[in-house]
Amino acid sequence: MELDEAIKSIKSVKIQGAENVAVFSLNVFKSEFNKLKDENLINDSKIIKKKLIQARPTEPCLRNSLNYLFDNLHGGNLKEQINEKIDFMLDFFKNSKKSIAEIGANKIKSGMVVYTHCHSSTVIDIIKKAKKQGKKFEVYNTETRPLLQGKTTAKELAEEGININYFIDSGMRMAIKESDIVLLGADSISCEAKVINKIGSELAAEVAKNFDVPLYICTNSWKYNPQTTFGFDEEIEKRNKEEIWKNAPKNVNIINYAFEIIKPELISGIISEIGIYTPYIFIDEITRTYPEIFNKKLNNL
Ligand code: RUB
Repeated sequence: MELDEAIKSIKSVKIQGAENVAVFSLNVFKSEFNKLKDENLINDSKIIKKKLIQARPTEPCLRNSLNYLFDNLHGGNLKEQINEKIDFMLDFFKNSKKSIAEIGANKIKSGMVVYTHCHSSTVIDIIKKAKKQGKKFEVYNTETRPLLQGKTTAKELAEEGININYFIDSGMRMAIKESDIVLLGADSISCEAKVINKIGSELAAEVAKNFDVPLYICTNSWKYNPQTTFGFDEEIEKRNKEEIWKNAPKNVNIINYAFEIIKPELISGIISEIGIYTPYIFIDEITRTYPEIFNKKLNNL
């Protein structure tokens, strides 16, 4: 796919979910990068990187993976080094997804109702794994206005033979009240262990707390935003008002926040490739496990 078309697919949320956006961008970067001539290779490839990051600038998984390609390069063959790093990242995403699915599926028991919101490929894989293990459970999910990513979740799980109860967003309280576990994805995790995910996620977390339903964030660790350690806040994506209401009356101000912040106090644990940890311990663990990348100020672009 050409770069401009790829950027359009990310901006329009045709390619959605933090990890899918990162993996898609790595593949697009790889194909564009390998077309470049050797002279000006670094400059030209940084332009491609910048364009991809700007297609969804609030996604640290995308930023971290593309920035990593240019980190610690040595004097040898640049094409080879960067291609190796791309393949390392693509393998990481594949392997971490598998590990998270295995760890997370252990939290799902037969007879449970599992609640999720929006569409997280990580949550989907956990639920599919639990089904493959022969467990019998139901999933409740909410449609996730305005782009209805909840439909994708419902479709993908229904295709696996899982029973879905599909709620409108304002039915979230009723759905969670009847659930045994809440599984949500993540777009970004700050050094203060705050998690950013689709709008509605903090609401879900507050409702879950109210009904004593445990809530787990399911994510690979590359959603961590190392910039937050240096005082930069992750921006909350604010999207086009037309997504909510086309040709709205002149004095109607439409506020289309795509994400919201979940406080660590509302999170029972973060399920990642390194295991299940409470949010604060998760930060300690990943900054110890991946010190090279997560203790360093990386250029945002
Ligand atoms: C998707 C969303 C997902 C996270 C995690 O929002 O909030 O929960 O991105 O997804 P959008 P994954 O549809 O606006 O991209 O687990 O696949 O990385």
